[in-house]
Amino acid sequence: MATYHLSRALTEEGWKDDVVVVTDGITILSVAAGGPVPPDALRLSGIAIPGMANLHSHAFQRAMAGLVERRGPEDDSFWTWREVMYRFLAEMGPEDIEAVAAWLYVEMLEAGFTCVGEFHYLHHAPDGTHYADIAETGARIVAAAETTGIGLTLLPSFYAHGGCGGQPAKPGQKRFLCSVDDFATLMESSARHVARLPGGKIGIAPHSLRAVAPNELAALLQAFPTGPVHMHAAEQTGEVEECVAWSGARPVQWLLDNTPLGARWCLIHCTHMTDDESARLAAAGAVAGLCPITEANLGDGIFEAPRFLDAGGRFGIGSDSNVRIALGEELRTMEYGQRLRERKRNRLGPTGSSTGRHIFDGARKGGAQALDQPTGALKAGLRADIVVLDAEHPVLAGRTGDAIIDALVFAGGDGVVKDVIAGGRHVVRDGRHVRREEIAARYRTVATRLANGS
Ligand code: NGQ
Ligand code: ZN
Repeated sequence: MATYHLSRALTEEGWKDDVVVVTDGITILSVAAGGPVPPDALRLSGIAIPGMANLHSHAFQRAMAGLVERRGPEDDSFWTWREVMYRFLAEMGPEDIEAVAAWLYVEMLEAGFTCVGEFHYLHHAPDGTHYADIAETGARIVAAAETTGIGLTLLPSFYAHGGCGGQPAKPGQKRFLCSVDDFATLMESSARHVARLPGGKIGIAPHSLRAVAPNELAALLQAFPTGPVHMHAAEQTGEVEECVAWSGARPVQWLLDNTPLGARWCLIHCTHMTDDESARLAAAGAVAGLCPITEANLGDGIFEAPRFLDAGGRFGIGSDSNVRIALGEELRTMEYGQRLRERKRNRLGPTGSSTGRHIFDGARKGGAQALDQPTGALKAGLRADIVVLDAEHPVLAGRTGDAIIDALVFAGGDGVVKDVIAGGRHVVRDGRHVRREEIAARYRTVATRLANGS
């Protein structure tokens, strides 16, 4: 049981002063504004907002951030980046994966992300043999979440092929591969690990139509009839062309036509959709998992957000390649893509209201849906995921109401975040994760070794 006094907070009834939040240690029991402050309440001075779900991460990729930013002999692309990424992951063992994930989750928490969806496909040893526990590396992700306190939805990924329609996998992909039967064992063991975490959730992640054949996708959906389903779709034009050449349909179109795509689904990227695909995906109630910083970094293209949002489409944000961990910047990049393409301002959100608030609200709802996590609002029954911004920070000076969110999204950096409570654990104090030093030290050793290529 813990009680917090928030001097100002974004509640479901809007911005309120003097908000008392009572929790059972994990979940919010009540939120009340303007009443008496219990003497045992922990006073969090500042501006409290709900924690944000980060719906798409490949944790191990954090360790290669910044190492793939020099021009090669041919045009650099997503596909050349992927080659480097495959060489990089070949050097990582389970302990490395845990060290990198723990540091990544520290950074996420310090940025205001209180839950993460880990789309996890680095399952096996470098030569492709299974570890004694087939879910060994998933257990390392769980351990990193436990150490840091971030809420976890583990999404073990099914990966079997190196191209649409069941093409053979490439040598660089052998650490990812499972048969449908192996995958069932992997899920069983992963679920046991996840059960250790308070509020831990699990879903399935058929990697993409490049990696999963239709009969396998059908078998997975039958074997796992509930819980989140995450899948990459239509990120690169090359991928769309490959899918059309194979099936006659574009990736999102194929999924709409051939699967029960609905509210348990989260399609990652959806960068390249037609008007029709966009309208149908919106109507299906699935979440578009946007990863704006990564999509910019990898040269994917710009998601047509106004069209999808106008059709009632749901979206959330993820940090995907984890090249940079920054909450405001993800939301800002989503809006700035639209501005750059259309050469106009304030593209997302209704007339007269805050653009930042609109994107923030969409992302917290869609993120919670995609991860099947009760999060994204300061509300009884949800996880106690609370982010407190530093009201004394100059960037917030004179900002009230939704202008606070606009300052966070457009003008601030993550230095604005002061305290973070994730699932009732007070893990960030004064802008720093409580175990930052030891986790950073372990990460530095691993990242240094990996950067030196051994
Ligand atoms: C991934 N990342 O699974 O890490 C992918 C690259 C692929 C992004 N799509 C591999 N951004 O899609 O084949
Ligand atoms: Zn991804």
